Amino acid sequence: MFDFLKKLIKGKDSGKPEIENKPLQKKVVKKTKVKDTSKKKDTQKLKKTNTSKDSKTKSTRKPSVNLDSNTKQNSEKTLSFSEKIKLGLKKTREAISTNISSLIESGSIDDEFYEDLEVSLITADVGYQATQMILEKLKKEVKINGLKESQELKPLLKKILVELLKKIESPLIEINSTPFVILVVGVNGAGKTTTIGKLTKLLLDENKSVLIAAGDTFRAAAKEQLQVWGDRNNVTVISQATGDPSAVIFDSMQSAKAKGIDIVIADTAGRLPTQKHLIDELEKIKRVIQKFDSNAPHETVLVLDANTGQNALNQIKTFNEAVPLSGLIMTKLDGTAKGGIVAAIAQEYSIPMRFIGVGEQIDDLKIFSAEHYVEGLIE
Ligand SMILES: Nc1nc2c(ncn2[C@@H]2O[C@H](COP(=O)(O)OP(=O)(O)OP(=O)(O)O)[C@@H](O)[C@H]2O)c(=O)[nH]1
Ligand SMILES: [Mg+2]
Repeated sequence: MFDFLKKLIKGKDSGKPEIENKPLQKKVVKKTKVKDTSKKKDTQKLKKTNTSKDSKTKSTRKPSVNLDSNTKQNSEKTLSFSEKIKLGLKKTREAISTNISSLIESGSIDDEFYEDLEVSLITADVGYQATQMILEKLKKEVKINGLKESQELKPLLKKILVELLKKIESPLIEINSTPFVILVVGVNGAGKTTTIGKLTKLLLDENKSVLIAAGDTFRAAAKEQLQVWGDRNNVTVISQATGDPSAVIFDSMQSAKAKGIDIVIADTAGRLPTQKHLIDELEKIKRVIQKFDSNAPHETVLVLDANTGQNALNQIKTFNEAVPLSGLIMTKLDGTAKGGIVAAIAQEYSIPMRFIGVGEQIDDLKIFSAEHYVEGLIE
């Protein structure tokens, strides 16, 4: 599905040679969608009509993106992809690289230097194992190349980090079914709903039709929040007055199928890894969806808040046990979060990091690229 998004990294960035962007697991979009106008009409109709008795489907044609957002988007239009990532990661970069950069620029390579670097990496959320791996590789390269001054290490450190992060760089998902179902899960407040709004925009920009399922039937005002994003994107949001998240998602899939919609994105209520009954509920949601399509959900994405640090690893473990994850999205990297957690994830898991969130506005979701990420983190 996200094959087309690769060009956002490759094509639009004139200044940098950068990444090759080959996914680790070779996944190819086999199906080329030919849009026919009748389908478009159907999609439009769907936006206007309610789809089932029990469901409320709403759609508003007025875009309601606020002025601040538009101003920001306009000023960002002139920036290249890598510049946008850099801008988004500014505070994170300040948090992570102030230590590392000043350390690297400060003197000779000795035991004390390695100890300080170890502390800096661990405090930047890189995690113990990834830090040891990085240090080991650095020491080896230093020996081979006979390096003496710590400032010579910066390109090496970046190279090692890029190699590590490439392991989870993979914006490709094979779209093999319509509707293609993306189930979005995560802890409370991680940024699921906001990410769905931003992801919808990315998909619409690529001429995919999208329907959003308001599967968070738990939190007050969850539906309304999602509806705001539906309005901004001018897409249908299916919700129910009360009830079971599985029923909402099932209903959404039925509706999407009837109308020939390409992609259903399903929101879910936030839940903690410790809330076993709620984690188990995800399995139920999955089972119910599978009654409709045995291969669905086609993509199960865990949204992680970069500020949670090492706890992200625990979240991946627990959610992955309940509903095997096919992708991750790391949000709030525009804040002061120390983005090293992505390295810790790459060290322990092979689950692709699909996107990163670098703000609250509709255009603040970027494809994860190892090279741009590292450039954004370390000056
Ligand atoms: N700065 C910043 N804020 C973000 C980002 N993504 C989400 N947020 C904010 O984080 C807060 C929580 O976002 P939601 O999308 O409501 O999170 P959620 O996971 O759906 O929350 P629950 O439904 O309560 O579990 C909101 O204030 C969002 O605007 C991001 O990338 N950067
Ligand atoms: Mg939510």
